Amino acid sequence: MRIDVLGAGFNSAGLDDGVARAPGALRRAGLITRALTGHEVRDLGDVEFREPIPRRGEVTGLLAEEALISMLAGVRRNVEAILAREHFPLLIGGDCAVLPGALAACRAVHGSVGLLFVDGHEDAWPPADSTTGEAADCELGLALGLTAADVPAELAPVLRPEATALLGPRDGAELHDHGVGSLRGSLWFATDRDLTGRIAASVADAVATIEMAAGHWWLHVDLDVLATDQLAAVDYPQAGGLSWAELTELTAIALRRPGCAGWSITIYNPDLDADGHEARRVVRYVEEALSPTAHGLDRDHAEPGSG
Ligand SMILES: [Mn+2]
Repeated sequence: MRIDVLGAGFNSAGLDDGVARAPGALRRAGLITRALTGHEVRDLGDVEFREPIPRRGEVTGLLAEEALISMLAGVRRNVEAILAREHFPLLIGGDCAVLPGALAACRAVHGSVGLLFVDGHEDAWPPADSTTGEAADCELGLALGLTAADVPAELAPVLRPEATALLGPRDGAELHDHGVGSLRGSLWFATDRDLTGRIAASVADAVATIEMAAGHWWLHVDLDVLATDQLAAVDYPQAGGLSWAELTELTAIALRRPGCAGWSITIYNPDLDADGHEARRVVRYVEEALSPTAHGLDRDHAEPGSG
């Protein structure tokens, strides 16, 4: 598998620490040298963007608006170039705000795009209602065109609900308390509890649904889909969540589907991981998910990303 790694150390809070430092921390923990051995890998470095300012913008109502828009343009340009040379993009956030750039690139190159979205939150707050003002609470709603009318091109809708599946969200009660609508019922949807004990069948069903609407789709993994006792270095922990074994199985299955066009990993916060053990665990996850023998999956089944 020819993997091009791209960092996008963007923190939607408009800060240059926390998740913004994840690409560097994961490289230092062996992401390139260890996790990706056995694959043909190039590290493209990090996307550049304007200096983030922790203030809500006038156009989107989101924090660090100008930095956000310039970051999305950079992610899109770089991921488009990776896809155009038929390599597999591995995009390391930062937080989930990086996703719309990858989706736009995928749609530009492949003509349509679907999304397998794996996250502890639905990320579909209308920007004006978001209590944080962070794009990473809103990106899925924006990508689906559900939540904002007037947005810059970088945040324009790129996804259709029939080409989208949500796996692992567990913030339904919080959304309800704030009067924010859930995506449950409007697209393929399974909470962490729905997934327990039936990862393989759920992923197969989600991907089959996506592929009826889009031949190529993006795999997005927000690591806060994990339980806090599995990964504590995240900014918005919640009760419940998946185990590393469950997330690894889910990811390994998804990566072996020929329609999987790229992969993003977000939300690891190195500032909450003083000794780096959580970074090493994330690296092991990438290694295991890409391993040809991951969870007994048959290599003949399909080569990761061969499509
Ligand atoms: Mn998220």
